[in-house]
Amino acid sequence: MLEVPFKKEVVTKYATISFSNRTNEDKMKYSFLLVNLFFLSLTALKAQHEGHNINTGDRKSSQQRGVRRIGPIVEYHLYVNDTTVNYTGRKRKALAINSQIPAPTLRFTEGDSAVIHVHNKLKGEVSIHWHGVLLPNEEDGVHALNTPPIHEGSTHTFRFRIIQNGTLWYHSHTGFQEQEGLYGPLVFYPAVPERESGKNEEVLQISDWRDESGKSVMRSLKRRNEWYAIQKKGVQSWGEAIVKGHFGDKVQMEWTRMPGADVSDVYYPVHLMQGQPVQTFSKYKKGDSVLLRVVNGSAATYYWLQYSGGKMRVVASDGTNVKPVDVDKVLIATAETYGIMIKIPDDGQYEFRATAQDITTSASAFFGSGPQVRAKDIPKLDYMVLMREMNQMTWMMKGMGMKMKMGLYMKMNMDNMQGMNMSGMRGGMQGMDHGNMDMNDTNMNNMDHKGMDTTGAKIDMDHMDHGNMSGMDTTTQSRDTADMNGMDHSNMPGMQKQPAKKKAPPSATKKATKAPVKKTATKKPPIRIPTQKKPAVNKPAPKKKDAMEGMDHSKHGGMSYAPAKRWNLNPQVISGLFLQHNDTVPNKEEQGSMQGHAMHNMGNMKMDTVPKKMEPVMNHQNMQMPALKGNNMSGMQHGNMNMGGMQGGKQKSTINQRDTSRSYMLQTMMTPMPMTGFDFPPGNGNDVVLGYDMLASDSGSTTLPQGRPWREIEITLSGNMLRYVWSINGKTLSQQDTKIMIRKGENVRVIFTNATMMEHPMHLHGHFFRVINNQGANAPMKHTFNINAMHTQVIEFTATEEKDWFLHCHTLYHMNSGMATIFSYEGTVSQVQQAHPKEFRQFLREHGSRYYPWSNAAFHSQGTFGTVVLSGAKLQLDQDWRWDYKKSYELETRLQYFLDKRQYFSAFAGFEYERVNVKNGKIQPKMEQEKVAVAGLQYLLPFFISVEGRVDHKGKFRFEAQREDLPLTTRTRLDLRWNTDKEYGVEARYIIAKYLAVSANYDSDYGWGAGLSIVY
Ligand SMILES: [Cu+2]
Repeated sequence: MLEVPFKKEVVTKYATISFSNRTNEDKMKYSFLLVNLFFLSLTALKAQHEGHNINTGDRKSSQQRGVRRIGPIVEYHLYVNDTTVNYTGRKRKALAINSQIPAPTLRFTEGDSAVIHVHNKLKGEVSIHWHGVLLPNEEDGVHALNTPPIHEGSTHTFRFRIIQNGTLWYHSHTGFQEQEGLYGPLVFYPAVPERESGKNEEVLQISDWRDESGKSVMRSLKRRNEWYAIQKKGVQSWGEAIVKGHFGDKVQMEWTRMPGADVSDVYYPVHLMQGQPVQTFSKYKKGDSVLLRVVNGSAATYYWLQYSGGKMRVVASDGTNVKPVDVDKVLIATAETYGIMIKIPDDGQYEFRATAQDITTSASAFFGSGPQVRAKDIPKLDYMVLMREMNQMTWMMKGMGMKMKMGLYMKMNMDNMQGMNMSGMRGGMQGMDHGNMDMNDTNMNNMDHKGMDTTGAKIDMDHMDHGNMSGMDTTTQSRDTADMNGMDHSNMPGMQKQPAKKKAPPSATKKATKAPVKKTATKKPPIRIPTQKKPAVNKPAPKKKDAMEGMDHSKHGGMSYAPAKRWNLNPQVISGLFLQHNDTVPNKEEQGSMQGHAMHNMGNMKMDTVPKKMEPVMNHQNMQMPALKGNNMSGMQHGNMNMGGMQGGKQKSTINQRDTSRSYMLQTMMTPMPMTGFDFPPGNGNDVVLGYDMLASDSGSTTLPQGRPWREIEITLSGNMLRYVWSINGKTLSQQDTKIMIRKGENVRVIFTNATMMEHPMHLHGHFFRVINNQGANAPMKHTFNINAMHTQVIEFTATEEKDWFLHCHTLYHMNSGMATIFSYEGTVSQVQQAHPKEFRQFLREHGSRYYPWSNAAFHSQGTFGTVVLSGAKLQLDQDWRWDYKKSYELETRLQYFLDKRQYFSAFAGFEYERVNVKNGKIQPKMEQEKVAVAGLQYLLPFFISVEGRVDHKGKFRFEAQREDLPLTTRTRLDLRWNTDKEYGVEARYIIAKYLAVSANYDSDYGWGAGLSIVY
């Protein structure tokens, strides 16, 4: 596809104009616009950007480097039009810009003035948002929030100065247009080129495609049509669970009212890389380095990126440079961008592949010429394993007494830690990361890990990382505050005594034998775990001693560096407050000695005695136990679990400590283990997978300016997967009655807690923010971050703008069902919203308040049975019917209102009309007729058993229980129903297509029958 948007550059002194392949229409526009040039040059540079920057640090803009470039006016014309595509063998309508999908790449140089004319040639409105671009509020492009809607047939001109460089993108922010083709890349070159602009670089925008309109996809999600799951073989049926030995997992899953574990909601049969499923860049030769500007412009897909020609060097993230890091796999979340350097190692075509996170389909670009060298296939997802991991996470959270509300974390003191029972943690323990767990002065009695069943040594304890677990003092008896009695790791075989290859020096032995400082228990009362019958403090000490002895601490002195692997912390940038380390790599002998203890890579394990209050530091950074494979407890991460302020419940860890390391602690403290599919691709082997902890700003500190007031905002991502309602703090955008207020000049910290079982790519418009990770001051700057299921993530930025900015999940269907909110600067008002109140209200409504219709209709031999539903965020209208094709029928209309945030509990009211002369399938002599008004309450129990009590206007009470859509096998569903009127029914369906099933039922009134079901 040619990349020939109508573009011209007008240098301030000389009107240099460059363009090609323009149409007659374009020429006309061009002449017209030349006349307007004078006005353009006046208006293009309207006062802006004084406050803008990609905050403190990270990639410095050229201005920050002391270069102030006043570039030319660079002008583009974008024509939004309909087009026809054929990605699946069938012609489909799509949306395009200048007839291209993706839209043309718009290139600018920092300092340029962008003038972009968007011509709407569609029926209906359109909007274009400049994703990750720092610009004045009105130029952001969000439909009626920032920018006036671009009506059918009209043109809107965006004008802003380019004050940053990097790879970004643009897309529609209206309805589902993005899914249907309205997205394109942006490349901003630095004013002082870091490399020859445009040479040896390729823009690769990845996107997903389905021959289905976005609205229709949304409707399918609302009605929990399982067709997508069937298509990608992701159904977790009871039959499969039993056959594969995961019955218990299925029970747990349904007990927690989780319909299934999955990494994505929608199945996309086609993925495109810069518009094509496969393409080749054969101009590259052996030895060439190529910069890939990768943009995830999908509607709802994360991708695993791989390259067959060696490591990928990640050099930029979201358009800001990061310290280069070499990896084998990158998970790119929706709306993120990465700069990735690849090298062509030899003759041949080397594959750069993007595999959808659900490991169904992929898109590829080949680099070089010669025989194809393919990237390694990622094994299919094992949904049973995913289900098990998700259960483990759920139970672990519950076991830890955890509330998915950050406010409770803040108030947490050691009392709250008493119930830290990890008995739910069965299975793999890969990447168990206790990075920066600062336990100074912390009483950790009764921290019971014995449920962490590792017997049989089948557990993979790779990367059990206690990095920076400072203050976990086992060396000095004088430290009377360190009470670690009862911290029982005795059932963790990997940590039990094993023959030491090298005799530990006496000092180390001393350390080890004195490890369980039992006497301190008398000085400080042990913390009791209310739920635990037998306090672990009473356990015999020798066992613990053994356990500690098994951990050879003899090398702790200088053992400070081990290469970070996978999700482990970057050892060079340990953010532990109390940590000193040097960058020496342990020698072979030392490593050998550690391996003897099944714990190599114990980098940064530092036990030197340091002055009082900076107590010796026991650092289990990169503690890996790869000797034990089998189960997989992937990555329980307690990075930076700083317990310094949590002693004995006296001193509270408070949110008022404006301390970034504390944010990191808050963030990681409750971080559950990463999961296969979510955090690791299956069959990962020894590949290095990029994690956010590996991203560091390339130019020093990104910490926010000092002396500014701080504002802290807690945001909980919430949702109901069954009803497909996604929200923020329990409310869809349409239900929120306030914007989230911030004030210009503040430092803002936002603590996101994901209380859902899905990942969300969260995007804040118009700002770059620090994504708090273990890089301390060098946290990377991003515009979009992924937050894992049940995780917490902290971001920080300086409020430098004005008016309203959108914050939302970039999964198109999550956003449109309501997972969005607005950050609003106090004291500033959007003139656009004032001028377009109707459109603005509509914008709010469209994010959560739309109603989606769906229907189930069975046409059986003895009658027809079905329901039509209108599903909204809180309200649902149901119309049920049963009719025997003769005289008997029943109709029930009900309006249901969901009362609680989780949407398990609802109240309803309606009417029922009955005219029945059948019983057990036989015609009765008497026709019974009844008209009643009914009202009642409904609750969703575990196993998705919906129970309701209702009263009719005559005072008659009825209790009913039912279970729908019970997955017996991949394609078989079962419905069960019973009530106190002694009516009951059962229906089985076999799904043959998205909208069609064969079905049979028995109804206590209507009897047996079989036929077809239409599921729309
Ligand atoms: Cu989301």
